[in-house]
Amino acid sequence: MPKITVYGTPVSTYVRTVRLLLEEANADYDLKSVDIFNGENTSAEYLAKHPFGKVPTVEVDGEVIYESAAITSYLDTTLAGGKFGPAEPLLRSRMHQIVAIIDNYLYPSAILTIVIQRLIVPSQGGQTDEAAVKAAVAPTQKAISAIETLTVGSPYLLGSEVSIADFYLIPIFIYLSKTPEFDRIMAQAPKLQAWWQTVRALPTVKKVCG
Ligand SMILES: N[C@@H](CCC(=O)N[C@@H](CS)C(=O)NCC(=O)O)C(=O)O
Repeated sequence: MPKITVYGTPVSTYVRTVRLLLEEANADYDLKSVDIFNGENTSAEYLAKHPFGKVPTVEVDGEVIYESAAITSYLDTTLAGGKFGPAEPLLRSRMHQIVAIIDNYLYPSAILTIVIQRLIVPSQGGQTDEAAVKAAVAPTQKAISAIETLTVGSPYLLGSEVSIADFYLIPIFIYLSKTPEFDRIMAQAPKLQAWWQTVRALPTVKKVCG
């Protein structure tokens, strides 16, 4: 078994993406906290592993890998025989499309704006920027609607097997579902509504995101 260390803040969505894969693969790994809320991710020691100062970074037998797409692809191949990515080419491209939509369009509006403004800012004594939240609803709906179009949604995003696409979307839904905007954002996404009811009950989701 390789020696695996995940560096990151446990509440980070991307850290949770990588951990969901590791847990579903039944892999042994250590989680070493790098706290993005106190700037630990910008320490010289951490920047030596990840020059952009984001979490997660993973070390596998001394090899450092950063960027969640690279990490999940490597761990899927080496630990799980590729079972978290469909072999069929079109379905595989759907998985990459969903991941790219999450990285480029969903995460910025859903997490960096709605979730941070609704959940993090008030928890730190600040006031939600209502205008920013309002402006972020349409782009979030657009990203959700694009994923709704691409998903099979029964029971997982790409069909009968859980995949890296699920590991990316679950941690975002964990937070987005706690905001008052969630029902409106999800109103036109029946496949994702059903998917969410299934995946939120997975034991690995409870363990990593509970
Ligand atoms: N492209 C990166 C994104 C990772 C990312 O944005 N992580 C967030 C936490 S969920 C982070 O490190 N934020 C700290 C910061 O931006 O300073 C990946 O795929 O791993």
